[in-house]
Amino acid sequence: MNRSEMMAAVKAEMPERRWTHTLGVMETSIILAERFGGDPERAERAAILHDVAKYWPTARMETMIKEHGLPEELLRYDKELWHAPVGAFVAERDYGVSDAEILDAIRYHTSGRERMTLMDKIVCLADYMEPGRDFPGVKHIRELAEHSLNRALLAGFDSTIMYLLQQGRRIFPLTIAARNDLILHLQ
Ligand code: DGI
Ligand code: FE
Ligand code: FE
Ligand code: FE
Repeated sequence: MNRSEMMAAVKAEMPERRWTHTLGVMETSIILAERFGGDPERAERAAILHDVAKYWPTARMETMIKEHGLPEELLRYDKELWHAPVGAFVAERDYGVSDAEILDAIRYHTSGRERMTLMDKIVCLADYMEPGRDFPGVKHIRELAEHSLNRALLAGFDSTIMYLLQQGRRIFPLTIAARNDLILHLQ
């Protein structure tokens, strides 16, 4: 599927405001890829698709996780996490994406993971700091992102983890692993 067909199909899967967010993640992924030596075209491709499953009914995502061998551990954590691995599956099956790095960037854009690739980091950080985002700390994340992909992403995970702690919610282990690993590799 070419870029504009993909954009039209993804747009049809979501409300207007989420499509605006997606456009912001696309634009920010390109900027971050250019800044940090990534591949802007492939990062943008991942950004187009990253939230493709965001508005799927929970039951549909749950069925897909069970039927297609996606990690069932996810079902014991926040539903907000599910659209990422489901999105990667849909990107491959329905959008014909075969680039493993693009699929991983979609798969891990919410949770993060240990040893994130450059593309994982770009898409995850773009998701945190695209121009439409407004949450406490987003300005600091954008400032850090002027110079350090790792420090900015770490600040993003910190803010998510603090938010989940405040809410008394469970934290998916990959998010903890992603944060620990970023700290270990801060130069
Ligand atoms: O899909 P978006 O809204 O653009 O952003 P996202 O895919 O990063 O989803 C973020 C939401 O996921 C945010 O509201 C926090 C929630 N969430 C719930 N449990 C976890 C989690 N996020 C992470 N990173 N780790 C969790 O364990
Ligand atoms: Fe998302
Ligand atoms: Fe995110
Ligand atoms: Fe998003």
